Amino acid sequence: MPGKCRLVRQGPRRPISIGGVMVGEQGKPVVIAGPCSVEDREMIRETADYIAREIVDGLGFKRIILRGGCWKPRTSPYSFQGHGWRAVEWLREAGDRAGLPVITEVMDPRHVAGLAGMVDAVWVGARNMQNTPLLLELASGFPGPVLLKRHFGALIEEWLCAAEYLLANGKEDVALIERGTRGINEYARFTLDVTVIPIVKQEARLPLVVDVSHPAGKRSLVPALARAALAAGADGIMVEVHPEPGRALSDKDQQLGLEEFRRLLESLMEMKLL
Ligand SMILES: [Mn+2]
Repeated sequence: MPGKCRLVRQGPRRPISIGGVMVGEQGKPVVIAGPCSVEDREMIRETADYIAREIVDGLGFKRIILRGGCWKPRTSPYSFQGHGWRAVEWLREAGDRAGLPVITEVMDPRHVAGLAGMVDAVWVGARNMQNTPLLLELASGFPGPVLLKRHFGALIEEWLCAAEYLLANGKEDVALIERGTRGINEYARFTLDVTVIPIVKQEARLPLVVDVSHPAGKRSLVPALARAALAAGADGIMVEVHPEPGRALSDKDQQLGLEEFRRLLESLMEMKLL
């Protein structure tokens, strides 16, 4: 496949800093964890405090970033759509209390300026991978790193070219997120493309994080996908965790409970994958 985009390939590898946590440093994978959606002030606070106490202090794992969706791109318009700006404030407050950098999804170019002072980084969701007005607004109006998820139907080159929109317009700090493609495995929600991990390492100089929750769709599959992603060389994993997964307002079948998440990280550390 001839490479149409050059900036994603040219130059040295460039780790990005998300609030001081470096993503893309050789042999130092990160974990981006938190609920699918920031449902209220308490639950994000509980998640952040747990991570600070049990993961950062308890396990001594410090390369961790708090995630939470504030606007939710749901399949149905009748599903929970997120709490918007209020959720951004709860996320920031929870991260500050716990000493964790925070990241959320940006869906709307009109939100970019407001998010600039509120979060350490943003990700662009799979559905917006080729939303060029959003990418251009992020390139000019968001000071922090931008992580770009692969659309579930996108070719690798289409994904890299979407990242090229950011690079070509002056955004230096860019990373990629693999999150599964539409496949024929009806037992999982998507098909985690493990093959893409070494390919992206060969083809692009950008850090690559793997979202192991959305391809799984169910929490019993998450640990194996996390091991696979890290063993294949991902620069980090993104995992959905929730204080009470069974009561989650979105993606309740795939979110790990907090204790379950701690056990997963402990086992990944024992296996030297983290
Ligand atoms: Mn989700």
